[in-house]
Amino acid sequence: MTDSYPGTPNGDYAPAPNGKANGSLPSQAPSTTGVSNVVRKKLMGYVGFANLPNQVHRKSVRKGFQFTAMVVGESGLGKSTLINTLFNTKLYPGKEVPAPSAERPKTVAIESISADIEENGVRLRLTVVDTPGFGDFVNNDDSWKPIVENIEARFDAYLEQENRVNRLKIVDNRVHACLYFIQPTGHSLKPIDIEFMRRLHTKVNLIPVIAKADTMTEEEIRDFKARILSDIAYHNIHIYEAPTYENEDEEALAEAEEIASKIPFAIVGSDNVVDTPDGRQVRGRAYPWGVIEVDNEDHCDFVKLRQMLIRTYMEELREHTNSVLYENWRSGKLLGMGIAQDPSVFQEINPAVRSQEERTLHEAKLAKMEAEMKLVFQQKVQEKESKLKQSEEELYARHREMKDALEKQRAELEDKKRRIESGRPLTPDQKNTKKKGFLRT
Ligand SMILES: Nc1nc2c(ncn2[C@@H]2O[C@H](COP(=O)(O)OP(=O)(O)OP(=O)(O)O)[C@@H](O)[C@H]2O)c(=O)[nH]1
Ligand SMILES: [Mg+2]
Repeated sequence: MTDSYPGTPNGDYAPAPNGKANGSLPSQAPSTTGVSNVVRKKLMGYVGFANLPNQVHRKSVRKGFQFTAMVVGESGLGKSTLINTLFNTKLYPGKEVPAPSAERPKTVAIESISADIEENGVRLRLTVVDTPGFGDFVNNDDSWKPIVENIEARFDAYLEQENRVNRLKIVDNRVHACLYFIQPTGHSLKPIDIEFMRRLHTKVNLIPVIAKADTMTEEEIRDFKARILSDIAYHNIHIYEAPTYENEDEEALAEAEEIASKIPFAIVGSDNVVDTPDGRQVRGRAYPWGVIEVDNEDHCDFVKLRQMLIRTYMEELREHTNSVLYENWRSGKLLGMGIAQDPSVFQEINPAVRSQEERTLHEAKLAKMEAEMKLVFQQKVQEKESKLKQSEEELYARHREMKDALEKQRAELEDKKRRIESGRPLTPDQKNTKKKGFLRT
C-alpha cells in the first residue's frame, strides 16, 4: 500500500512504442487474498473519474476512492490481457522467462493489481482481481468455490473492520464489479457459465462480457448478445442493471441508454501497440487483413466498458455492493450465527417506492374530494331543477286560468253575436256595460 498519489497531468500519457507502460512501478504489497501488484500510474488518456465528486459527498473525496473489479471466466479467454489493457501495462514483467511464443502464462492463483491514480485532484485506488481460468479439468464442478470464497473473505474483512472500535480508517476491498467472460462461441451460454453466474450474482455486481470479440463478425456479435441476454433472463440470473433516474438531463440519459444497449460488452484486449495501415500507432491486434483497435468504439466495446466502470457507474456499483449485496450477505451470516436482527430497523426506504406510495395516497385524496364536489353539484342541480319545475307548474296553472277566462268570454261574445244576428236588439246600455266589462278583464 502506498500513500503517495503522484499527480499526473491530464492526458499527457503516450504509450511507448514497445507497448510497455511508462513509469510503472510494480511492487509487491501484502494482501489478505493473494499477490497484489501496485502500479502508480495513469490509465490511458482521460477516463473521467474526476466526475465522481458530482456523484458522492465530500467525505469520500477527501479519503480518495477505492474500487475493486474482478475478472472471472474460462481459461484463455483473455482476462489477464484485459487487465493489462485496462492499466495499459504488462502485468507480469520479467516474472518468468518468456516462452518462445511470448504467450502470457496461465494465471494460477488469485492475484490483484492496483493502481493509485489521480485525475483533476481526485484520487482513486483501482484494483483488479485476476482469477485463474477454469474449465481445464475433467470435473469443473467446484471451480467456482475459490472465487466465491475470495469474495466472501473480502466481505469478512470489511465486517471485521466495521466491528472495530475505530472505524475511521476502513479499507474497502470488497469486489464492486465482476466481469464474467463468455467464450465467443455464438451459441448459447454453457452450463458452467450458468452455474458460475448463479453462484456469483447474489454476491457481486455481475457484468457479462463477450471475450475475444475480434473472432466474431458484427452480426454474429449482435445475435450472440441477444441470445446471452435471453439465457440470463431465462435462468433468473441478475446481472448489474444501471439505474436510470427520472429527472436526469438528456445527455446523461443518452449515455446510460448507450451503455445499457452494449451489455454484454463485446471486448478485445491487447497490450501491444500496432501500426495501422494509415500510419497510426494504436493498441490493438494486427491481422493479415487489418488491425482491430482496442480504443476504437467502432471496433469493440472496451471503451464503453471502461466508461461504465470508471466514469458513469463507479459510485452506483460501490453503493449497490454496500447497501444490497454486502447487507444481504451480512444479515445472512449473522442469522447463521444465531443472531437475528429486527428487519424493520434495517428496512431500507426506497425513495422511488416511497414517492409512489405518497402519490397513490394523494391521488386517493383527490378522487375523494372530486366525488364530494360532484355530490354537492348534483344536489344543487336537483334543487334548481325542482324549483324550475315548480315555477313551470305555476306558470302552467296561470296559463290555464287565463285560457279558461278567455274561453268564457269568447262563449259570451258568441252568444251575443247570435242574439244580434237573430234580430233581438241589445240595449245600448247593455252593450256598453258588456264592452266595458270585457275591456276590464
Ligand atoms: N483474439 C484475441 N485473443 C486474445 C484477446 N485477449 C487475449 N487474447 C489472447 O488469448 C490468450 C490468453 O490470454 P490470457 O489473458 O492469458 O487469458 P486468461 O483468461 O487470463 O487465461 P487464464 O489465466 O488461463 O485464465 C493469449 O494468447 C492472448 O494474447 C482478444 O481480445 N482477442
Ligand atoms: Mg490469466
